[in-house]
Amino acid sequence: MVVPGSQHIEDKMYHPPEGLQKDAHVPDFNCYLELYKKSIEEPDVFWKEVASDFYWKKPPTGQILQYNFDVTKGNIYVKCMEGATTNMCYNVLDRNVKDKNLGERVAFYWEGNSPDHHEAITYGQLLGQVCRCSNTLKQMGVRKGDRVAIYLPMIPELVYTMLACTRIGAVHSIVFAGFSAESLCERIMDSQCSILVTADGVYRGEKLINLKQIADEALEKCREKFLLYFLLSRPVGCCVCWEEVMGQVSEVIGQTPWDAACDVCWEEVMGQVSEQCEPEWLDAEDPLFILYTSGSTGKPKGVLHTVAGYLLYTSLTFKYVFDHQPDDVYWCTADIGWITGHSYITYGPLANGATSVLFEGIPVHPHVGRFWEVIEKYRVTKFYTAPTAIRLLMKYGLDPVQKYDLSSLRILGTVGEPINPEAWHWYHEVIGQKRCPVVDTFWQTETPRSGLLLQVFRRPWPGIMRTVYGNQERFESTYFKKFPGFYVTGDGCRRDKDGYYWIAGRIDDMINVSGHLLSTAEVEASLTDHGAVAEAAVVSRPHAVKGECLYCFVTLKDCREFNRTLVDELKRQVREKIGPIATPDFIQNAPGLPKTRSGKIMRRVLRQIARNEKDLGDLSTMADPKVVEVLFNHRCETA
Ligand code: 6R9
Repeated sequence: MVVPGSQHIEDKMYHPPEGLQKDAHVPDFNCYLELYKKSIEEPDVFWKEVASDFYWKKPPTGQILQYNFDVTKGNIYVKCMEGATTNMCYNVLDRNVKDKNLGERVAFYWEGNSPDHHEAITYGQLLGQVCRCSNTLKQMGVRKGDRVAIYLPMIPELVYTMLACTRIGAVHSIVFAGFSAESLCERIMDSQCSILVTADGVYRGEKLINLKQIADEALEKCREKFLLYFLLSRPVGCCVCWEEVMGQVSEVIGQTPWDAACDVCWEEVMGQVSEQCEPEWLDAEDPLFILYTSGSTGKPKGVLHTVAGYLLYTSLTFKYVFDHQPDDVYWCTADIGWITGHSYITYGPLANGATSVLFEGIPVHPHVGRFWEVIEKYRVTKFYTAPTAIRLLMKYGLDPVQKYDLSSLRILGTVGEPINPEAWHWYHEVIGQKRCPVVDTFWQTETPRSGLLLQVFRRPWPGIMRTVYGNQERFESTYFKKFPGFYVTGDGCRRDKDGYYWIAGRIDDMINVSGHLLSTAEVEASLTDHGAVAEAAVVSRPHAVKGECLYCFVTLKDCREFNRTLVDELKRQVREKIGPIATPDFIQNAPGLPKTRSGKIMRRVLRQIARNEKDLGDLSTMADPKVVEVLFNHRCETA
C-alpha cells in the first residue's frame, strides 16, 4: 500500500498485517500478479472461472468478451457472455437461499436516520419481499425492457424495488432522493420511464424532505414539457412506498398529497400479491440499469449497464478488493442513488452472500460520532467511505471516535476523489488504528473497475458501460474519439518510479501555469496538509503572463481565523512542497464549497466564481446552492 496524494509528499510503503494476509483471497503480490496476468493474457479462461460461480440458464455461445474500441473501424460495442441467458436477481438471491443455504443469513442490517430505528433482513426475507415487489410491478403493467424510475431514500424498499426490476427484466433508473423536481423530471423524460416509485417523505438528519410532493412536481413538469409523454406511455403516474418511519413523517407533514387516479399505495398492493415470482430469463447483454452520472461536469448522461457483465464484475471486485470473508459485516456509507451504492451495497455484496449495513442517516446525526457508533453496534469489519466524509469527521477531533470500540475493523476503503495525505493518515491511524489496510478504489459510473490505474484503457472488462442511453453518438465522442482504440477515463495520472499510478484528478482540472501542467489534487493536498485547513479546492484563472494561474478556495477548521498571515503561510507551504511554479496567486476563504450531492467538489462552478462569471448554468446537482452567493461575496479581486 502506498500513501495516495503526491509523490512530492510521501514515499513510504505500508504493508498489511500478516494475520490478515494469511487467509486472504489474494495473499501476496505474486498471487495478485498471477491473477492479473491471467485476466490480460487469457481473459476467456479468467472470466469463465468467475462465471462458473453463477447460474446460467443457457451458456454463452462465443468468446466471453467481444468488442470494438476503435471508432475508425465502426461502431463502439462491448459484449460479455454473448448467447447466455441469466437473471441478476436469481443469482444474488435465489442462488444464495436455495443452493447455498444462506436463507437465514442477514443480508442487511438496516439502520435508520434515528438510532432507534433498525431492522435485520435475512436473505430469505429479502427474496420474499423482492418477489412481492416484482408481482406488484407486474400487476401495474411493468414488462421486460420498461424503465422504472426509483426516487427513494435509503430504506429496504429501495433494494426491494431495485431487485424486483432486475427479476422481471425491467430497467431501473434510480434518482438520488435529494435531487430536485426539475432533475427528477429531466431523468424520467430522458429514459422515458413508465412508472415512478417513491415514498411520502424522509428525515435526513433533522431535516424533513417531502419526497411525494417533489415527485408530484416532477411528474407535473413532465406533463407540461411533453404532453404526449403520458399518452404514449402506460398511464401509471406515481406509486408510493410506505414504511414505519414514514408513518411518523406523515403525521408531521399532515396529509400526503394524493391523486387516486394515478397514485398507488405500495403497501396495500404488496399485501395482496404472492411471495413467489418466476424470474425472467434475460440475454446476457440485456440492459440492467441506467444511472445518470454525478454531473460535476456538463449535462448528466444516462450511463447504461447490462446484466451479465455487471454481475461478473461487481462480484469479483467486491470479493477481492474487500477480501470478503463469510464472517464479515461490511458497510459502504454511499447512497444507493450513486454508482458506489449500486455496485457495492447491492450487487457486489449480495452476489457474494455478504452481510452489510444499510444506513439511512448522515454522519453527524444525532451526533458527530454516528459512524463510529454504528461500527461498534454491528461489529463492522470492512468499512468503505469517501474522502469528503473523512475530512468532515476529522474536523471534530479524536473525542467522538475514542468513545467507540473500533477493534472489529479489518479493512478500510475509500472512493470518489483522490484522497489527500492528511485525510489518509487520519483514516489509517485514528480509524484503522494502523492495523487496517486502506484500499483506494478508483473507478467511475461508466467503468466499475478497481485495481490497476490508467488514464486510458485498451481493452474492455465486463462491467464497462455499453452506451449513453439513447445517445450512442455522445457515448462514442465522449470516451472514444480522442484516441481511437482507447477508452478515455477523463482522469489524469502519474506513474512513479516503482510503477504505481497516482490519480491526479480530472484532466479538465489540470492547470497549465507558464507551460507547466499542475494537478489541482496535488496543490490541494499541500494546502490541507496545513493544520488550519479542513478542505481545499483549486481552480485556474486566466493570467496575463502565466497563461493560467492558481486560484485556491480553503475551508478552515473550526475556530481558525482567516487572515493575511495564514494566506502567506499557505503560499509558502505550497511553494516548499511542490515548487515555486505552484505558488497560489489567490487564496480565498470558503466557509463552504459547492459540491454535488455525492460529495464531489464542483470545480466548474468554482472556476466561474474565480473568473467572476455570473451565469453558472445548470446547478441541479449541487447539494447546497447557497454557498455560491457567499463565495461570490468573498471573491479575491487582486492577488
Ligand atoms: C465511483 C465514482 C468518477 C470520477 C473519476 C475520478 C473520481 C473516483 C477515485 C477518484 C481518485 C479515487 N474518482 N474514485 N479519483 N481516486 N479512488 O466516484 O464514480 O461518481 O462516476 O465519479 O471520480 O475523477 O473519474 P463517479
